[in-house]
Amino acid sequence: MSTHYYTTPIYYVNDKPHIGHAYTSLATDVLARWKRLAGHEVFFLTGTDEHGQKVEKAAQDAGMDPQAFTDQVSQSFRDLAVTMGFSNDDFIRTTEPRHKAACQALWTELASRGEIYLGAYEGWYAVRDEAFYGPDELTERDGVKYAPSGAPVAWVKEPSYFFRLGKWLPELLRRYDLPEGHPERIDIAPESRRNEVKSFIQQGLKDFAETPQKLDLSISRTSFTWGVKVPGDEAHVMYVWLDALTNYITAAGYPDVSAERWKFWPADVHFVGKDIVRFHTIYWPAFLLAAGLPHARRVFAHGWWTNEGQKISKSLGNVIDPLALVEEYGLDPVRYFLLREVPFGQDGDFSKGALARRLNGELADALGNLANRTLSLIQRNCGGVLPAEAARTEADAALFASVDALVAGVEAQLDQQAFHLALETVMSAVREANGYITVQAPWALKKTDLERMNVVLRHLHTAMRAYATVLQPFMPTTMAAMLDQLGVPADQRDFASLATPVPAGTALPPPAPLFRKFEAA
Ligand code: ME8
Repeated sequence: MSTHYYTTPIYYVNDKPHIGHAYTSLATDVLARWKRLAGHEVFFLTGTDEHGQKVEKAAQDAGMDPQAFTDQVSQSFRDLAVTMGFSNDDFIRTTEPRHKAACQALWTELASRGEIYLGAYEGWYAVRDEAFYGPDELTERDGVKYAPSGAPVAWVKEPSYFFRLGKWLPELLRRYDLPEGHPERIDIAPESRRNEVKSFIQQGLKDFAETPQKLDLSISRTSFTWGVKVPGDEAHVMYVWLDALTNYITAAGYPDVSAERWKFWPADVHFVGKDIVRFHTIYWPAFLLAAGLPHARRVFAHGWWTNEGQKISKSLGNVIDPLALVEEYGLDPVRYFLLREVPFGQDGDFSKGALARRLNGELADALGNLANRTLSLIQRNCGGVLPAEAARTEADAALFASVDALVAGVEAQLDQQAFHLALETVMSAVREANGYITVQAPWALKKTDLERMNVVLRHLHTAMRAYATVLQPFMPTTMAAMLDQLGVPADQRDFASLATPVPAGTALPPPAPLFRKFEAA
């Protein structure tokens, strides 16, 4: 048994939850559930990012006090976690006292190590991204300057504390390139993101070789107050990304490193969207290294969804509401589709046509039919009682080749966050079983070879138990129903229990359909 710590980004409370939020947390949830079923101790963290100018402005626009506003919107993210079936172990809010204490402790540590100095900031800032940009990164349209993300920027000039980021950049570059498994490695995936981060730093080091302090990071603001106060200088609030990133250690108990939770740090994987890779792979490990703390092992950046081929945006009015999707298609089909349709790490398109095709073809036709056909035959031809195990013949070999390799095969894919390949591994095993049932034709064996019919049905049952077991992290409710129909006791649904067969003679309940079909749009 080992410990595993997985995190989602903490979400801005300037707006209600959308598909992007549901997606990052879903991937994290599946990995967390998988590791628990594999017998490990898991800490899965999500939460909300509640400080900064962007949230302050959203509260003003809503005519609300920022605390009351964040209380309200933060709750909608907790509700999303319930609706989506997320199994997070904690939900952190950056306005909580434990978090403010952790930020201030980290700041004090950095200051005591000489990593922070007071200066003045002058430069371009995008409130929407809560990020600073260099002049050569900007484009201009109608007299307004924009960041590469499309967010408008404004010139900011104010006193500010700086973090000595520049001096840590060569060390970060060294760590990105350490061999896999090296304890100091900062693992960035997919590979394309790692290269992107490396060349960004290399360019910075080249451009500012003469003036390395220009690579330092402004980490406080005086022009607004909605944030964590800087210890010893309350005219300043901390830069919202320093505040936000710290959440990952707050929840692990920081600054109390004797806390029970601290055993989980460093995190195994920070799940993030591709737009926030820089913050997690440059700023965050640099803050931690400077404070003498270990950094996370791996950062995985997923891609962005478009909606029926179009960029998702509030102004286009095509934001996908995860709650409405769940309402229409049911939770588990939505969970399945989101991780199955698009290779995790790449951009992908959401369309109702693709959703219906996936759900009909793979869940209703392949998996659902296999279960229904097998379990109906056991009802009809075996009196609803599970037949005994029997030796595997050559004809059974192909079926079991995929079944026996299933847990290890899926786990290897999940350890790379290749959710789509993990599901492809299961689906290819299910297709194997569908081929097996067609060739073996147990319905015909009833008249010709009752003994073989029993063996075939038993083998199919064994195979389906394995499929349902490994699919639990993806579709918890439906797979619980499938395991009920297969007569698998509730305490025998982890991976280790696959070695313990369901006893022959177990009475199985009458089967009921697990999945429904949808009109292809
Ligand atoms: O960035 N498809 O919060 P956030 C997929 N508070 N993912 C999408 C998406 C889309 N169309 N749109 C957004 C923040 N996302 C910070 C994080 S962590 C210390 C602080 C993803 O609410 C996006 O990539 O703006 C990001 O990972 C996540 O939604 C949260 O975004």
